[in-house]
Amino acid sequence: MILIKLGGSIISDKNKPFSFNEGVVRNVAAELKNLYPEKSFILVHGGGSFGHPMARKYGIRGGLAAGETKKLIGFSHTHEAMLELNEKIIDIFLKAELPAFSISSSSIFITDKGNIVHGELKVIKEALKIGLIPVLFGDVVIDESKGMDIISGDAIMAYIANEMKAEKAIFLMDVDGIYDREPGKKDARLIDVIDETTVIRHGMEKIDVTGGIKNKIREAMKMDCMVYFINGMVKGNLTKAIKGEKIGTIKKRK
Ligand code: IP8
Repeated sequence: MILIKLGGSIISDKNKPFSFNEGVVRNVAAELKNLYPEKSFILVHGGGSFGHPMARKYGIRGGLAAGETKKLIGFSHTHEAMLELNEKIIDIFLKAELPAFSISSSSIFITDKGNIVHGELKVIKEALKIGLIPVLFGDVVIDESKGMDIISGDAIMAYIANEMKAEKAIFLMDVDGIYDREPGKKDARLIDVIDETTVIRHGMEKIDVTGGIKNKIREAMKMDCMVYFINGMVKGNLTKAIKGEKIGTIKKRK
């Protein structure tokens, strides 16, 4: 099984609320169409300009204090925004005759202080067995200590990669891989292979409530499998990573 994360920055314009990059998702579906069902896939997508602005608006990461009933409404609104994005993605896959199947992360995961402490993976495993392509997403989550929180698609990737022994994990991003400082900055250098010793000088990202690139790298380091960070806006890159060609940045299998 190959795990693929559709980064929020490729499926939507993070600066335009509720914007959807249909063309990028169509290209991903077209590439997977050539490889399915010989290969099996689990997809995870990020929040983009659907989840992050809503999570920020309602202060979901701050947890739930006693009597904050309004925040419960915000919790559900944020989930609904993610469902809206998820439906757009699923529709494109179904049109390409790929059996993408939506699984809400908030229905199967529980966190404690932001870490996943429970993941109900049986449905995903059985869905894979019958040939479905499960599609999960960064979502709101019930947290045992905080009451509520946000679970990032990257944390879901790491959890599933290890629990289900993924063959490889691929992160589709809007840049060519991991850079040693903000891509586009003078002297920014694309890193071929990252490991625990790699030093990355990235500033904080304003849009993401889940910590952006640093969180992505932290989660990737937990994974036992080979991890690829590639530019998902360039047609053909995903196929290259699936076939094991040299592309983007990699993290080797532990
Ligand atoms: O974009 C965040 O998921 P991510 C999901 O994978 C929400 O970090 C609801 C903000």
